[in-house]
Amino acid sequence: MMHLKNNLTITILLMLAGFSVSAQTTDTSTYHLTMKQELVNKAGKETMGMTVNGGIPGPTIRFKEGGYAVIYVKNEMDVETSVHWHGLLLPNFYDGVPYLTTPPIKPGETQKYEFPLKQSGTYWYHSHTMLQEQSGIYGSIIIDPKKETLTYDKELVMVLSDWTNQKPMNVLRNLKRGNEWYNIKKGTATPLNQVIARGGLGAQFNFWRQRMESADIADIYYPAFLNNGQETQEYPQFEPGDKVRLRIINGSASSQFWMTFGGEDPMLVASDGLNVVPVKHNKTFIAIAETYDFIVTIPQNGKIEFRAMAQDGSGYSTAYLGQGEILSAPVVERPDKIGMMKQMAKMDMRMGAPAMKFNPGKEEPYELMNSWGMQMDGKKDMKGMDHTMNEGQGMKDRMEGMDHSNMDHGKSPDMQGTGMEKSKSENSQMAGMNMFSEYNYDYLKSPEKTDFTNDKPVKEVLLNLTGNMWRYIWSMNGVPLSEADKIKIKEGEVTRITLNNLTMMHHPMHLHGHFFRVINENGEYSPLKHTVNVPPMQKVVIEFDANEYGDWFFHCHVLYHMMSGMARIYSYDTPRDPRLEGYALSNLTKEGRHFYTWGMADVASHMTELNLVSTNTRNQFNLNAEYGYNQNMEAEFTYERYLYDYFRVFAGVNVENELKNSLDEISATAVAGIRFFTPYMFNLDVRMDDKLRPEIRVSREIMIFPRTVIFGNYEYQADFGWVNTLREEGTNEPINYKGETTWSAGMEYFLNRNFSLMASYDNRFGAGGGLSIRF
Ligand SMILES: [Cu+2]
Repeated sequence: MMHLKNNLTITILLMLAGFSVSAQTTDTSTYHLTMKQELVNKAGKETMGMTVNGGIPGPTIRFKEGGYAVIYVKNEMDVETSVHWHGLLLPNFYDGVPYLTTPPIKPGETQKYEFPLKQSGTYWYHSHTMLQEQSGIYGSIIIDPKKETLTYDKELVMVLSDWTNQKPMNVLRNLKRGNEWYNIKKGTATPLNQVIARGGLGAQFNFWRQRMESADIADIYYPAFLNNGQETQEYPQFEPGDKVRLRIINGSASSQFWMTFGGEDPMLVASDGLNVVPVKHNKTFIAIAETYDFIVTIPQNGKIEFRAMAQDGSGYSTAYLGQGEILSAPVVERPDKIGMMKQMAKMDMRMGAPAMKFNPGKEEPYELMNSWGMQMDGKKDMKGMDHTMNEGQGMKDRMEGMDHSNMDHGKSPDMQGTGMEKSKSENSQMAGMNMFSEYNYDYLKSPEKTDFTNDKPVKEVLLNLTGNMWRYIWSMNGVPLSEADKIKIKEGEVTRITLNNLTMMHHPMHLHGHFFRVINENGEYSPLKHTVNVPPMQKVVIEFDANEYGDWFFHCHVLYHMMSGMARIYSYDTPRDPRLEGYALSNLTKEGRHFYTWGMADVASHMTELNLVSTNTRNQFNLNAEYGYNQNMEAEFTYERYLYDYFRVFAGVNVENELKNSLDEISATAVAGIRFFTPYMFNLDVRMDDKLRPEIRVSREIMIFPRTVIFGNYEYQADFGWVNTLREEGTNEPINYKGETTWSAGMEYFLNRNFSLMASYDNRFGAGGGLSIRF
């Protein structure tokens, strides 16, 4: 009996291990990946991470072009997971986006992925569930070509990533609440004293007028940047003269890097898995999710430093290749945010396009493009768009489309061939281009022509990349994923997408299941990629052959942007895979309904205050209670609805003491009104209560020194005696008008992410100081 049971167990184990599964071909490679939650130490502190086969990053999985991949993914965590095979062309069902193409892997379950390998090169895999990639679920994929055309002796895979000791969900919550702490910690905040010292006050006012604080580059503070899981790596196994192929993958959640190499300039040989015309290229930008292959020759006299510096200059990782004295990599300068602000303020552009439209059902991409971003001569702009707006155009327009590719990257395509005269707006355009020219992809050239046959119909899609830094909502065309429709595409068509970035941040955009051409100066030899970075206020045109079926995800690979709505689904409109029954798509698109909650408490010598906020894309609940030790108090609960980014309507109840310095008479009134975030960044609140007393409130805060914020609040309530008979205080004479002013002002000094020192004066509570606690 015992014997039989053991045999059975062994058989099952063998089956699970993939041994007895009917071998597809001799070229089948089988891998087992196991996800676990484990304590790891990546940045000087033990924190809970998510590992693949015990490591961060997970193992390299290696295949052969033309072979067959079988991968078993086992979830030993207490949350569901998924794996996306980034850059691989595979059947839709195995793409690994939970609820869209593939069922999620529930705790304790094992999922089998299998697909033929149609390509070769450097790719990677990562979890596509929530923020799990930030916690460690990523690793590399290498597919060896049938015939290698590159010459090298050895190779090394390097997975770059970022690490936080915070729970990723708390990072996102912190971003949603607009906590300045990350910028303070990174030294990328731009307090007013520094702006003034640099002569940037005019630029600052220009930014404020457009409801922008500064030119934000990256949002999150990371205590460590990693190369294969460590801040510093040594690879002494390489010997002088070795030609080493470096396969570099940016597996970060939200960090883009400048890569530099010591010694001779390296040879860039591949991008996003595909070979490019080899070019010597040292300082290279790697966006999130991109991969680059370089061949370096180990020098006779030392070891090469490879350095990946975070774009905002807040840190870097280093690897040394070879032995001996260090050949240091060039150090990229930290970006000068105030300098950028000054330069940007000179350009003719409109910032602050809404991230959530008043009517999300009606997308108006062309209106958005024309009224926001780099401003051009409106009429000519429209004319320029005409020929690209129509779908399914023939050869003539294809040729015109190609024209676009002869320009410098970063120039807007519609500027080309419209015969725009030199004008102020053009000059400012030029300035804008130069500023971001170092992010263009002109050094990437495909070894083969990549353009499509002329008889293919072309579908034009314009996607403006939109975002709101204050509420941390990211979207396309002002519509976050939760409010968006699928974008329908047709097999046999070329889909040409203009990505127009209307935000101050870079967005690395990734399309699942396809390679697209990134139109650059190489025209018909424009490179093919799966991920393209779109710099701030710039346009990038990509196009792909729609040759698949099913639904495919398209999103910003900044994980926190994706989670905040910057994603879309491209749909061939084919029937949903029946294996997805019971896994509703709404589980993926519900990001906009998730409520983020935070609070703040002030404990001071003159008063205590409590503030609670719970918010999702459109709805917000606020609770505010202030109590002064001189027996004055006010408490208010409101529900508000965002009509668009800057405008909301609200209703609620307000409770306060009626008599000064006495809690004997406390009255509750119902209130309703509007709240508006104004140009120059004032919070405006205009309301009416149930006694028909109108009231206006204005508040503002400014960071004046590093870590130091000043704030002010002014309220005026008018009472015309429409409901209650008014009497003069003291004399009790009837009067017909009474006004009441409330104001406060103060200062806050950030100690760390959760604590600040504060001091304030309030005309009800008096002066005092204490501690602010964020939770
Ligand atoms: Cu983004």
